[in-house]
Amino acid sequence: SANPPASEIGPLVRRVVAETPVWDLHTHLFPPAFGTPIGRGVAPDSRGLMLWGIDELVTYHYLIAEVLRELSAQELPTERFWSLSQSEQADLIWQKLFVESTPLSEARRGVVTTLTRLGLDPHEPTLDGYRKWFAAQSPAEQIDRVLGVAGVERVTMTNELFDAGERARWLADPAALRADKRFIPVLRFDALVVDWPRACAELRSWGYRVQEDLAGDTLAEVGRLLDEWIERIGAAYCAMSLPPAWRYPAPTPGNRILTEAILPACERHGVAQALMIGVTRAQNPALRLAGDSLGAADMDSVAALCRDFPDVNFLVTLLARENQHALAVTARKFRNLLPFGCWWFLNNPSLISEITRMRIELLGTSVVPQHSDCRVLEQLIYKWDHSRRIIGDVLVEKYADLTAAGWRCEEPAIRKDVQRLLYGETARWLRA
Ligand code: RAT
Ligand code: ZN
Repeated sequence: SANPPASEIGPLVRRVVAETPVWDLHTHLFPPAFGTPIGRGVAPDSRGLMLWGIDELVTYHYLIAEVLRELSAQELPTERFWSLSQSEQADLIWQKLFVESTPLSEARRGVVTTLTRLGLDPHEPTLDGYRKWFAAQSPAEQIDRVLGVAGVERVTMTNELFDAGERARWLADPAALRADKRFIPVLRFDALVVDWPRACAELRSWGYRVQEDLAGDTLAEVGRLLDEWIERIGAAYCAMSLPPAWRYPAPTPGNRILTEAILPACERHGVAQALMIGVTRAQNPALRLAGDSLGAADMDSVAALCRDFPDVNFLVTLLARENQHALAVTARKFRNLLPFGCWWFLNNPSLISEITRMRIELLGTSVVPQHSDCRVLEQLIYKWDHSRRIIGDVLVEKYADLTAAGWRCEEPAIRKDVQRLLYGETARWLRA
């Protein structure tokens, strides 16, 4: 029969996980049409959104937080760090985190995996050789290469409604930004819910008739804005991140915008709403993007929203480890709730392993176990290399347990399960 003996399940499952293409449900990546600061054969665009190359990899905000720990505030005041140019920051990070110490942390190991899998030796004493190598690549070829090495077929973007530079690009030429079908648009608009006064001022400057007290046409006007932007960008879903203190129901302007403008728009367009809950923005503002932290979210609020809006699909990722069990259990109660990814500070091997195991035990394959959150193109290589290994290990364990229980685990079924986890479940929940 096609039934592999138990001793062969491990290599088979690992091979299938390595071969199965990924649809990455949440990243901050862009194709070259959004502009790119570097590369052969392109006009460098300093405000371009497509980030790639060694300087971006090494100045990832996860590594900025780590390098500041290596120097005292007397040796390197935080403001002095920010006054360095990006290449000076990169040189310092390389020296402190890779030359003078072993790159043991997950974010540092990620740079090592990435360089190695691109065929580069990660032991260079300076960044010069890497810089030459990257400068010789064209952005388009580099995307093909990286997606190939990473085994990623589709990359979901984060398209920020309130980013002036990005907005101008969408208003100028939406077709060009939608041309590369590997990059899937997502409409992101945190401020509508978490900072309504700021959002309201922006909307007024764009010509919408909105008022801070939500009077008059405000909710209908927010609906009109969302109708226009969901269709302009071709959003596969809408997204927002929320702080740990977010509660529903609660009588806040943000919640009225959410329930009376945003969720009805999601229903009209048949798109899901992603809730990324648990981020405490600017816990240490001096660290800028690296200064955000986390706290536990309120799962009863997520459950109440799923109950009150059964016709909206919610894609939910929570930043705190202590929320993960309740999220998986709540998903058993609401078929319109999809848990996804091991977000940001959870994207570490020990936590991915624990969370993935728990989700499969409670939900089978009706979850999206991981997303990359990449900001820099080449990070796809390490994020998916590291996560695939762990997802593979968890599945090997689960198939072995099932074999011991008397079930025949055959290759076609294993392929189908893995396809669903890495690609199919995302496809099912996204409008694309
Ligand atoms: O993971 C990250 O890089 C964070 O800075 C954020 O992008 C977070 O994932 C978000 O989407 O808000
Ligand atoms: Zn993100």
